[in-house]
Amino acid sequence: MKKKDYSDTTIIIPTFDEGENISDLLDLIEELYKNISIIISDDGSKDKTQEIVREHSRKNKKIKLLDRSKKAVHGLTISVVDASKTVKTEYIVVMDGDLQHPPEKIKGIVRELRKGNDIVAGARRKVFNWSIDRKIISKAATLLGKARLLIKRAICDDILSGFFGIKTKLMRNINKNKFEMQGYKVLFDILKDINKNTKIKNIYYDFGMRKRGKSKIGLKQIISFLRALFS
Ligand SMILES: Nc1nc2c(ncn2[C@@H]2O[C@H](COP(=O)(O)OP(=O)(O)OP(=O)(O)O)[C@@H](O)[C@H]2O)c(=O)[nH]1
Ligand SMILES: [Mg+2]
Repeated sequence: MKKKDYSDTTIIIPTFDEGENISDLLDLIEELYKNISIIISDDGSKDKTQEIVREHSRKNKKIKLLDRSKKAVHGLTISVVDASKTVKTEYIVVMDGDLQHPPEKIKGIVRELRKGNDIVAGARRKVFNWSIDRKIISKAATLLGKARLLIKRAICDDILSGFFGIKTKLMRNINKNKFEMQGYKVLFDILKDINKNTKIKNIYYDFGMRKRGKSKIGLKQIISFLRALFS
């Protein structure tokens, strides 16, 4: 089957110590999407993530490493924002580097952006094997987040998702003053700023447990989210 052309899309992948996952993820994306651009925005991984990405970018010029090791501020959100400034394509898709976001769903996100939607949220339909406290934290954060967004009516089915697509122009124009740059929830920060005419669509996927590498989620991220709620 002929692969469709994806030269209108850039995938942004924030990473920290994803050496056990990033090569497989890049292989999968390259295999599925012809001419797609990829930026790995790495916050100074201590493992081989950067070496592996450099190896891939030698073979495919559309894969780029953004080395943020020497930056003053580190964090998932600021890594995505920084990467978005260098994007040259019409659409952006943000996804994690640990294979928890299924690459085969990228096409659905891009399809909806091409149809004219401004933001396409990858909404987690099922979450497998989360511990009870992680489930409670996620539910509570979603409820609080929805309350915060209600004023704006900018609701999608998974306001805390790390997997989403957005028009590059919209990403550039969003006011980032209220972004929690060291936080985790880029989509939530974006939803805080958009207006009610923004077209939002959901596509659904199942979210599994991380198979390899370490989770970076912890108290710091929870505090960041609480700050994001009140800004
Ligand atoms: N650039 C950058 N990437 C980060 C940072 N923290 C985490 N990441 C990456 O952001 C993505 C999401 O982090 P995870 O630790 O997988 O968070 P999670 O999916 O909520 O947690 P798990 O389900 O336990 O994996 C992964 O690709 C991480 O490598 C950071 O400070 N800077
Ligand atoms: Mg993860």
